[in-house]
Amino acid sequence: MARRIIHIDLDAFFVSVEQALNPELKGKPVVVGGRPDRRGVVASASYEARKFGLYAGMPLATASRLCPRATFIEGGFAKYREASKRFMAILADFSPFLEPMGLDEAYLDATGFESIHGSVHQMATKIKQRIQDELGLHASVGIAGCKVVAKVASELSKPDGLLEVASGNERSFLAPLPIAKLPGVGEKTERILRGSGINTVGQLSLMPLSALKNHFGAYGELLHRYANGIDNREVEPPSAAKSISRETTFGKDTGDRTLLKATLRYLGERVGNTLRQRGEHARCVTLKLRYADFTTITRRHTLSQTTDSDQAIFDTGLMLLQKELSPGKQPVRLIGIGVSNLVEGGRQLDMLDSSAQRQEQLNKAIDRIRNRYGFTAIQTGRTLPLKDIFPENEGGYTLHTPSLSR
Ligand code: DCP
Ligand code: CA
Repeated sequence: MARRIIHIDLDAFFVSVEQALNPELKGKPVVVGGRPDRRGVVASASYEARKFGLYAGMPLATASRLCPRATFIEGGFAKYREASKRFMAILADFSPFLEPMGLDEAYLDATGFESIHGSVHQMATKIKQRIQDELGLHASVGIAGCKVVAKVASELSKPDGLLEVASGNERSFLAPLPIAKLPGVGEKTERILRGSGINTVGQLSLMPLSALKNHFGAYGELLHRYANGIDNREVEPPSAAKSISRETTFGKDTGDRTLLKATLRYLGERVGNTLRQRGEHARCVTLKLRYADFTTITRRHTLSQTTDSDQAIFDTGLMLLQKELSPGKQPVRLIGIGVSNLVEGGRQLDMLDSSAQRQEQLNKAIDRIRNRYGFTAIQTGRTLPLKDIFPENEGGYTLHTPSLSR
């Protein structure tokens, strides 16, 4: 049976939640992000504000210069989290195969469920209607045979749109679009491709796979598949995983502490990113080491309070690592770090502490950039030594055994 995947994304999410709560704001240029006289950037701009050139990430001062009559709102995360929960609950009524992507976006596998509603198009219309009726929000929906095409379709249909790509038309649908519209093509890749005269997804799809692989490695293969409208990724409901971990085997066994620490930091950041994406906090951090002779150890530390911070995960992992490493030890073959004892949205007790608050804001900002431009778009000082060792792609470093164990 041909798959039918729905991608759904709420329009101007933060702003729309504010407008639903305060109807006076409807139909007006509105910005969530803070007062215009404050430092900071636009988090979300209403479509009326976008007509003045405002976009997420723009400094508030610039935004107020371009559109002085916009209403600027500080916003409150609790409201958005609540709206997100209700949004996901509506989607879950339509298919159990639901994969939330952040707060206001999700994939739904509609295969086999659409007949209940007549067609997948009708199913999507009902979803949009319920979101409108129950939350007062607009959603944009893309329907296609795979995730990547469904995502492009929903983006293209914005705002308040619904765009279905018929089975078999994926490739021709993508072909005329500029390459930047293809998920996975970040600014860097766009520049390289445009430099070689590749401007549309169609042109990219015609590039020989070997050339793309030569240029971009494994990531080139992904580009090739996406450009041709091929994406076999399943819609994966978040497992009720008890732990999240990442590990990798080195190309060559190593005792180099700088490399071990850098790898630990990188893997820890990947763990932290997933943890935050799931909106969870962890109480335990585990270090795993496998030595050259295949002896494997795990060491675990329980924190005094739950965390979702990269720094706390790394600090704990490093503390465990330092206890383990001693001059007589064999070189390390594999290193891994994980978190467990997960709680949903566990608030940190020390949130009153401004440094913890800064950490949280920093992690969030980094996640946003990474989710948009690729994992290595931002690197922390500790992971820089990896640059010389592992090849990079937009998904991050290409490790020898990228373990996605959960
Ligand atoms: N967000 C943020 N800072 C950014 C980008 C986004 O705080 N630089 C927050 C505010 C957005 C929410 O995440 O409302 C969802 O991000 P989207 O990229 O989906 O943007 P919007 O929902 O605001 O608009 P669109 O209609 O383009 O989806
Ligand atoms: Ca959105």
